[in-house]
Formats: sequence, structure tokens, C-alpha cells
Amino acid sequence: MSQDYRFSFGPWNVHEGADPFGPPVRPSVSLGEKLRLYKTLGFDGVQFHDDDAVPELEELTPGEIVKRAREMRRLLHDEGLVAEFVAPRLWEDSRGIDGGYTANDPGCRQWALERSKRAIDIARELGTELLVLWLAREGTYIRESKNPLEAFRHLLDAVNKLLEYDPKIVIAIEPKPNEPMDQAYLPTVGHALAFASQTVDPARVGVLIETAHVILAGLDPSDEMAFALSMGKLLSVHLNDQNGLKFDEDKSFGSANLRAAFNQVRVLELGGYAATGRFVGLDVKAMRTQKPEVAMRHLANSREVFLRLVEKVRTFPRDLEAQCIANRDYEALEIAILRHLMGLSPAL
Ligand code: GLO
Ligand code: MG
Repeated sequence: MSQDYRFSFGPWNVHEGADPFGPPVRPSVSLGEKLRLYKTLGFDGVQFHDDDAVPELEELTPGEIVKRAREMRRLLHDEGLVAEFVAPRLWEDSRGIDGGYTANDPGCRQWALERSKRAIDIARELGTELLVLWLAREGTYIRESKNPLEAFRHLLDAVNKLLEYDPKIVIAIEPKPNEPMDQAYLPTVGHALAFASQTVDPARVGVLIETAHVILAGLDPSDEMAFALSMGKLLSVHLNDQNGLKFDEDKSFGSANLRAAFNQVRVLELGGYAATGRFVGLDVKAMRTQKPEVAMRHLANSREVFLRLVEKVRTFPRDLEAQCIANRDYEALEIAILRHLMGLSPAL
């Protein structure tokens, strides 16, 4: 199987299985134990929330945070791992209740900015320049609760301040149309990239695209990835799957729609994503029914599906593809793809 790609996931992808309707069903796994899992599952990169890397950071001074982050870097090094990115977790603290950067309360907006600067400090210590902004609560439950024009100004102001705070930091916005909010302010890749172009340094702002989020927006993940790739703006991906319009499921990659997964891999191949050295992130959740000893298989399984689809993309006969396209016979192309995915000869 292809060795060209590097894979990452976040500590939150190994979890206790709680959902809004029921408590945890599996014991907690410590960060140290999780880090030991990475290599055995075939992963080299760790995605961090700021407080995954430095727990209880709200209790610490900026100097102490840097010190703890340095210790985390050593831990990573000992496991042969690297940090892919750091993301400020603005959605759990009570000051983020109304959103961080777009909160109506100026004190909360200030808190969000300071917390994000600490996330940048942590990223620097962990040896990564990538800051991911999943703008979880930057939106509304009811439209009238915020002035959206002001909200966009606040958002731009915050991102500009972060770009100015560290001239090396690169920001990847992870768009999602809803959940936890009814409506998010940057719901799609197009919104995020238009927004990026308005910042003080557009060259340092791009996107992280998650399969499930794109499906929730009613769009096609592979086309969204192609759109970002064509502009040199695809900074990371969160591959997973989503079975229609419901809660954000974070299913294993390819498990709901193998053909759509094939097309995402195809686009990453066409766009030369592996050669950029960027990680293939898998933001997948184990089913609540999984027993503890097998509650990490979803990660290895998603990686396996990705790598097998790389082989499927690479082995699809180019001449057959060209012939179908030249004849404008897309029915022939489609059945050839389906046969290929079913393990049959495309040109039966
Ligand atoms: C939730 C998001 C979330 C982010 C992570 C990194 O819907 O996908 O998992 O990817 O917090 O910012
Ligand atoms: Mg995600």
C-alpha cells in the first residue's frame, strides 16, 4: 500500500462514547496511552486542541503554558510523533457561550483572542505553524441575537490580530454549516476562502476541509477539496463520512459512501496533495457500541480504506477513462468505476 501519505488524528478521536442522550460507556484513556497508540495504528501526526496539549491552561500564566507545551513536545518526540496543528478550544469555556470572536460581550471577545494567542504560543513550542479554527459557536441560534455585519467585522478583526501576533502562523479555517449552532457564519469552503482574501495576509489563511461538514452543507466533498486545491488553499483535511442530513456523525472514512470517498482520494491524488507533505487527518468517532479494547479500530480502518482507495485511483485504466470521455459515454465510465470499486475488471 502507498507510503506517500502521512496520517494524523486528534486525542478526541479516542473517546468514552458519551452522546447527548447517554453517559460514557468506556473508560477514559490517558493522553500518554493515546500517544502510544498512534504508531501502532499507522499514524505520525497529532492534532491538538490547545488544552489537549496543555490541560487546564486557563489556570496557568503564559510562561507556564509555554513550559508545559515544551514538555509535551518532548513527549511527542519520545513517541516519534509530530504535532500537525493546534486549535483553540473556544466552545467549552463559559466565556465562549455566545461564540468567541463574535460574542456580543466585548469581554468574551477579548478572552477568545487571548486564548487563541496562547494556542499560537503552544503551536510554536510544539513545532507546528498551523493553527486550525473550527469556528464552533461563531454563529447564531436565532438571527436577531447578533448584528451579522458587526459579527463579520469582529471575526476579521480577530483573525487579523492572530496573523499579526505571529508572522509565521498559518491559519486553516474548518468550515461547518451548523452544530452546535443553528447557523454558522462561515458555513462553506467558499465562505472561508472569500473571508481569507479579506485578511491582512491572505497567503497565510486557507482551509481544513471535513467530509461530514461539506455533506451537511449539501455540497460534494471532492469538489470542495478540488476548489481549495486549485487555489493552493487546502491546508489539511478531516476525512470521515456522513449518512445524509443529521447530526455530525464522523463515521469511518468511506463507510457511508465509498464512491464519494474514492472521489475525495482521486482529487487529492490529482492535486498532488501527498507531495505537499500535509497530513491526511481522520476526524472519525468510534461507535458507542464498541468495546474498549477495539475502540480505536475506526482510525486504522479509515486509514486502510484511504490507502486501498489510493490504489483504486492509481489502477483505474487511464486509456479506458480517456476513451469513455472522448466518446462522451459517461454511462460506460460509470459502470467501469463501479466494477473497479467492486473488485471486478473495469472493462469486463
Ligand atoms: C467538529 C469538528 C472538530 C474539529 C476539532 C479541531 O465538528 O470537526 O472535531 O475538527 O475540534 O478543531
Ligand atoms: Mg473536524
